[in-house]
Amino acid sequence: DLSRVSRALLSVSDKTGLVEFARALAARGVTLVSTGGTHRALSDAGLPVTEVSDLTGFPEMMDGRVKTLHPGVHGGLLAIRDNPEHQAAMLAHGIAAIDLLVVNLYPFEATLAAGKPPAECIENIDIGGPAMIRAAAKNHEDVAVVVDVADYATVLADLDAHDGAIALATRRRLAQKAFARTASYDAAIATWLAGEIAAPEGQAFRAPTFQALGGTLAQGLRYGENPHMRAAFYRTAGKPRPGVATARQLQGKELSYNNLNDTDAAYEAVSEFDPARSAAVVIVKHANPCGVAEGASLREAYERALRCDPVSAFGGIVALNRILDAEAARKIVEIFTEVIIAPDATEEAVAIVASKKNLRLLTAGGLADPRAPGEAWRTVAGGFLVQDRDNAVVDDMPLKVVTKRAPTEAELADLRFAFRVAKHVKSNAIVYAKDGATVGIGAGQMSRVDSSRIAAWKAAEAAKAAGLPESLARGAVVASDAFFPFADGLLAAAEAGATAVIQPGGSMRDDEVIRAADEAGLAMVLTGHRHFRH
Ligand code: 93A
Repeated sequence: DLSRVSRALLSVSDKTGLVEFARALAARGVTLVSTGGTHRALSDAGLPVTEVSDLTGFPEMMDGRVKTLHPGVHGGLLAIRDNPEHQAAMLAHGIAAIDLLVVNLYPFEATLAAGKPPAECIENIDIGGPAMIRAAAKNHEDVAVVVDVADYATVLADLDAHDGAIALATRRRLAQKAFARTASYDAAIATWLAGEIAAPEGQAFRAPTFQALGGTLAQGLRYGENPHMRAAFYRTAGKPRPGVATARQLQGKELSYNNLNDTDAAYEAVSEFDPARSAAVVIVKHANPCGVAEGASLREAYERALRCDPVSAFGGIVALNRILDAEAARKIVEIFTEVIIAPDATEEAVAIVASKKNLRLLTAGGLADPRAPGEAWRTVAGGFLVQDRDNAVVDDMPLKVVTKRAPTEAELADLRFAFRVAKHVKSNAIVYAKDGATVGIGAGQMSRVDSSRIAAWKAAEAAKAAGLPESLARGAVVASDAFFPFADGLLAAAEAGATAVIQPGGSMRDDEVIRAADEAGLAMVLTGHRHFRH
């Protein structure tokens, strides 16, 4: 895969390090070709260099708008070296092979950032440069492309290491970088233009950055989290995982921004439950589960989920892991619900939901794979934070028993259940569970002990609502999304009646927390995985 680099085309706006790099290339026997300004810089430095017009037979014209856009250049970049037809075409048309392309683009972003007028920004949209970069990157089997001054040294080192050739691995890496560069260059132009064009009255909110990133408008929304904020739902490129992006709305009012956000949270959570093992239901309010349960049927799972926090469930989002059936539908429509989402729905269930005109019914076509990789983004002032989707699943974690007492089989099943739910509760998350149902959820508090107290209080409230004498936390297990920094949160759980605990571990005071668990007679397991969700 190694052939010597014999001809390089250099065409750069940023001339930093150019002369030194070109001199090093010339010293290695590379023939240099370049465009107007680059040619001038090289010949002024006394380097032997030919003009690109020698390859094209055309002068640079139209203020430089047309200098390299010619088969003499693009043929030399795109020809497959071991293809006889391509070779014959080169010979017939006098096209010379270009083995190394060095281009950096007209400074569009810098021109824009400097606040220059539109005409000057437009003049700084490079056409020939990206065309050459893409051609060379496509043909990286035969051609190396450099778009970043920082890679000059790498290329020279590679040439020296490979007897005047550049390794295929390097060419591939450079090609990837080249396409990333032309993509971000065009994204900057598209974002700028979108901002220049005022959104016509009454049209969907266009988020230029998302459009530029390849997002397509899935749905215009009436408004965002609040009525004074415009909003839209964008789909990213590629095959979406089942959920809000694949969902069909069978009936009900138009979905709002908050509906979509909550429905996503609910469906991602319910997708954690294997439908072959059990029916499962997640009820979400304000992006947090307020009731999660498994059951023999969806109806049973729904009733058990509802029992956890019937007050919060009012106006909630209900996600199911199996095909919505009539029995479950009949139960769900008894209270006010905003959205139901399931992989699918039976005809009978659809007819039952139809009795509630406003209730939105979505079918996603399948469940999301909780282990699937993916990206999670959020905006921060002036940028994005990007991370992997949290695809860690408790079933895959080796659980470590750290207390004198090991959990019973039943406790262990509930511990796994509770940790699976805690992953989908905003931090600090504390989840009480019993017999495959949550009985108290503490979410989103700034201190873990507060979440512990809230979860215990919720379990007591749920008991009252159900007319039971004893808190639902009694005899339950408890999950914490992150370690207990102090024993207090754990003691709050023990006091509420929990018998077993699951948490990541890893606190400086683990020993203290374990001792407290032993003293309270709790069984505790550590997952080694944290499920922060902010
Ligand atoms: O105006 S262009 O889009 N037309 C072209 O054919 C073309 N070919 C190279 N700009 C073109 N370039 C760009 O010129 C390169 O990407 C580079 O940024 C710049 C180098 O010009 P010079 O060598 O004259 O300084």
